[in-house]
Amino acid sequence: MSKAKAELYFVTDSTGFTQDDFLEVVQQACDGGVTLVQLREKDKTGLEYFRLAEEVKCITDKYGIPLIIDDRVDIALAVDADGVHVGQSDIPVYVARQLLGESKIIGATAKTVEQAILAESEGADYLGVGAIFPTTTKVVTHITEVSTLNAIVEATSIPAYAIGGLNATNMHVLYESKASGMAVVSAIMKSSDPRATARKLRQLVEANFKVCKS
Ligand code: TZP
Ligand code: MG
Repeated sequence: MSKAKAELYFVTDSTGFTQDDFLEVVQQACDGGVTLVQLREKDKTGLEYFRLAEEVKCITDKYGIPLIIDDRVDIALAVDADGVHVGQSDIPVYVARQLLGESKIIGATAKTVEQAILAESEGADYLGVGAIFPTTTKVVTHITEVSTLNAIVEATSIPAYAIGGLNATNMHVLYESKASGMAVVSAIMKSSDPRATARKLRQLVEANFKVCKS
């Protein structure tokens, strides 16, 4: 397998932000060097989600960074996002694939080897694996050991991104893992300097992850 660059995947959470402040964080994160952005909204109406996705797409397009929409294939299609991320309670990966076609990115949450193999067989392009650490972000999840992450990487041929409670202080637990990158919400959303934090995390990810698939 060829050597690939590790990804720094920024998953957003607009809770508690004004729209302007939220978009400023997204802009700074992109400027700091995140390599993927996922717009993740749990409480917005379809209209609110769509309008926000349009705004975020303007930013990610400016930086040439792929935009993934969490849960909602319709919103992803409506704003011509680069793809969608589906969890175990969302529509199945194979249905998302039917709706989005071959050219879009489909990510899937996997907490077990079985879920990961199924997601890949149904057409997922990448896996989100976690929570590696306890998280304060609104999510129904449980801890996934780094050993499970490694087993998932061994059992599949698509990239796996670790997620859950990760930040500059604890991300070293992934340095010997086989993850293709790291996904963060609060490390950037709650940073007092999102640009600098994104820059630092990107440097650490690129310098320390031993990626062999992308
Ligand atoms: N899936 C597993 S943990 C998580 C998701 C969406 C939230 C991660 O957020 P944070 O703030 O980086 O812990
Ligand atoms: Mg979901």
